[in-house]
Amino acid sequence: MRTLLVTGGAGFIGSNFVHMTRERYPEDHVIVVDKLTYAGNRANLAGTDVEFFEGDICDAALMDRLVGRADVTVHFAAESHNDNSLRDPRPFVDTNLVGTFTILEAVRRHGNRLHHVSTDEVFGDLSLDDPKRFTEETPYNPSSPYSATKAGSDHLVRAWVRSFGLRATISNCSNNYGPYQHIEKFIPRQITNILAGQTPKLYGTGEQVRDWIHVDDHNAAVHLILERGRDGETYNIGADNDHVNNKAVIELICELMDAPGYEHVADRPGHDQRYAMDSTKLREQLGWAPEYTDTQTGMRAGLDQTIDWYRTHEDWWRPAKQQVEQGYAERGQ
Ligand code: NAD
Ligand code: TDX
Repeated sequence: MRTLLVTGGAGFIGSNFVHMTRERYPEDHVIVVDKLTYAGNRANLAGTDVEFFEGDICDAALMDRLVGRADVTVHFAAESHNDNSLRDPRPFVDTNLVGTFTILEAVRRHGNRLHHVSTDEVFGDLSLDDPKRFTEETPYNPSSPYSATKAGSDHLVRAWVRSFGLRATISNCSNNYGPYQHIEKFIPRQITNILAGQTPKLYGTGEQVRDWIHVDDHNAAVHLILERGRDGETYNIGADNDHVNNKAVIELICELMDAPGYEHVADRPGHDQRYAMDSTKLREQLGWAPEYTDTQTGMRAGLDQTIDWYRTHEDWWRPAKQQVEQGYAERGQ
């Protein structure tokens, strides 16, 4: 039996991680700490047996107390949306950098273990005609305030490993989709646009490529790293969807939902072109493989399940919809 402290456990990936943990490891004790920002929702954990603390990961006394009770801290909490980081970067610096620093200091004091959840965006982007994939050795080259603060947080973790002997692993994952994802993000925004009778919105030409992965495949990888990962190591996570551009994704959503079409809107400033992850290390060393890998896009089954979830959870997304769309409309998006 382990005690897991999950930061950001009321957000998209964190709450899916908690649900998976409860199902697959019922004997574990799960503590969740979450600030419940606009992106966190206590309802994401409804019905799960967890000890929940509403609090900020920048609160050193709180983190010291909670980290001290855990065998391992699984650190998901972050400001996570690129578009928001272009409007107001400050919370990204606070949570992603100062928050991670605060956790590192608590883990250092208690001498227990940390898994830090990070992103493919730390590597920057590839050009559309560049067939390369990011490996764990690819140099960092982040583009946005979001990815720069995530890159900084990874560097902090590595420095604490090297300088203080901290027992930590890092994972860098590609774009996730699935239930409980905030409707500001690409896929749930389009699904809920269609459900709300609005037109889906594609930034620019839609040629950009994201290496989409279902959230359960990401979280299964995190669990494997907790079980078999080696301290001090980094693992890339990706499901080999790096041939699918945004236009193809929006067209597939329209097809699956019988929607007539979509419109092009203003592009994101500094828009990253292509992300592609090489997850060979995770596959060969830890034996991971994604489950959502069917058909030519590798996304049909996962999208079907995700669309169905938003269809049956209108009470979850409807209250935020108007405000989110108003924010986008003000930016011509
Ligand atoms: P999210 O925005 O849905 O959830 C973030 C959660 O963190 C929310 O519940 C929020 O309330 C909480 N939080 C924010 N600031 C906090 C603070 N100061 N103290 C405590 N809690 C705080 O994000 P997500 O998409 O679930 O991402 C989770 C993690 O995974 C992040 O670290 C992100 O960088 C990483 N990641 C995300 C993706 C993706 O596609 N969404 C891909 C790779 C990695
Ligand atoms: O309405 C939209 N239309 C559109 O074309 C939105 C919201 C987005 N897009 C495009 C921009 C991106 O090319 O879709 C792509 C995906 O956009 P987001 O969902 O905002 O994701 P992205 O910026 O790629 O970052 C995501 O993946 C990596 C997560 O938000 C990050 O937290 C994660 O680290």
